[in-house]
Amino acid sequence: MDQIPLMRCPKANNVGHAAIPCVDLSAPGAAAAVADACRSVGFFRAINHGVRAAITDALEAHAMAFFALPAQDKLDMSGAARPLGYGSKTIGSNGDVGWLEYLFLSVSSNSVEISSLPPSLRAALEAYTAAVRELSGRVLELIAEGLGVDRGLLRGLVVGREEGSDELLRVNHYPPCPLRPPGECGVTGFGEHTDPQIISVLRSNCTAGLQIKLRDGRWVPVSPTRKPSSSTSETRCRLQMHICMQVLTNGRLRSVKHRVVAPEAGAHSRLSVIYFGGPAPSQRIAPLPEVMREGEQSLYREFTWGEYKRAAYKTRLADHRLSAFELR
Ligand code: GA4
Repeated sequence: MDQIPLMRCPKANNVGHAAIPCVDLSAPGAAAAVADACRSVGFFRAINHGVRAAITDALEAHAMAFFALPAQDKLDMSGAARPLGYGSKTIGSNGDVGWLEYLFLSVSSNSVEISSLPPSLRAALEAYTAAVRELSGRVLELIAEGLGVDRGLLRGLVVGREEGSDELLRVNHYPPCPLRPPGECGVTGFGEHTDPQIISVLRSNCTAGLQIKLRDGRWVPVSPTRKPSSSTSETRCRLQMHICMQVLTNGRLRSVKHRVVAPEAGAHSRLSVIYFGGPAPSQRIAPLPEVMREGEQSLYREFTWGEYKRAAYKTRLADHRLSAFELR
């Protein structure tokens, strides 16, 4: 516990709900709304996203059953996270720690890589990945449309490539933390960071804990949404998207900083599942000519996704990972 930094909670200006856009993905104005949300916050809740509740419920139930197993069984089934596998309290390999345990998997090739997971969990992960991959593709099309570029341009970087894209799935379990820090502090579940991929789709079990940093510097909690009384074809919880296309859009869409505070003693465990959609390792990353104005200078030097990822894995969570690639 001594190694897990106590996290300072945001002050009283609890504007979370108002500040975080909610986009109806089935509405006629969805492309403009998604692009607006990406420009202003870099994060939005999505409704009418088409991921069925049965799929998310099954994954949640099987993941909870997995995390309830003895630690040694979890390690035997998935191997210790290096970085993929089962991890507990350590994040990455550069000293970051948090009050959580997790499964971190590569899901690029249509099947979940870790073959010794319980078959029911594996099937639930595969079904969820297929649904969220499809959703990510649709959202990337909407963003492209909202940016006024070819509809398939962004989708093609992540979904349905011949040379495999780099898709990851992370299932994070935050049990209630027995430590009660003084004042308005919580315990760090997952420390402040930005996601490096192109798109992240997050689903949580309707528990609090996630916070995002607005452009004006305020940290705001992403309040959990209530479950509707009747179960519909949608997930009961809304899905949330992080959009990380800073370089492709030459700074127009910026990755949002976010972090998770662990649940307090007596509260429910938080379970979140994050799909990270990244391009193929050889994909060249540079501002898309289609988004640049005439005479606009690139803010970044060109790199490949593989190069960036190798550099990212040498950093700490809170580091500004793009600085090595910035031109000014
Ligand atoms: C942050 C975003 C994603 O959770 C992640 C993380 C990754 C990991 O957990 O292995 C990293 C972190 C993340 C960036 C810096 C390195 C690598 C932990 C860490 C300290 C899965 C990702 O892609 O980058």
